[in-house]
Amino acid sequence: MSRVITFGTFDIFHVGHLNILKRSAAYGNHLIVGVSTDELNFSKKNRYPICPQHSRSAIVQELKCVDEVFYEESLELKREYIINYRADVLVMGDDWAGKFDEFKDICEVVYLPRTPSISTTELIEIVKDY
Ligand code: C2G
Repeated sequence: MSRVITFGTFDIFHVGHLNILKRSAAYGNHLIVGVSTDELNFSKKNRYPICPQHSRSAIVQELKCVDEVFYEESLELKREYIINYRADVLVMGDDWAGKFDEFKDICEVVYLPRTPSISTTELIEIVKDY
């Protein structure tokens, strides 16, 4: 029994999000997802996500490959989340490559290639130009 954890904002949910969650799930048999809060996003990027945290987490929670969802309140709490949710593997997209290597002492850390040609930022730009 292996428990996998991953983190993300999952704003304007798209196929790149779906792919990383499905691929993360394949690393174990219980997938836990930390969905970043609206406040965490504001403190990081100085803007709120388009979709509020309850909508973003509701979508993620309903996916077949996802077993458990919680709110990621702070980037500094990653070690605590990994320990508290008893994760054996941390999976992230490779835009984060190397960033979480410090957790290799408590779990396996895997970076997966991002799905090409899709991102929330690009979707916002496309919709703006319509
Ligand atoms: N992703 C992907 N392919 C894309 C877009 C995103 O594989 N085309 C992955 C990212 O690499 C990430 C996950 O989907 O692993 C969620 O992406 P975001 O919603 O952009 O999350 P982010 O803002 O990177 O939040 O503690 C870390 C943060 O909470 C991560």
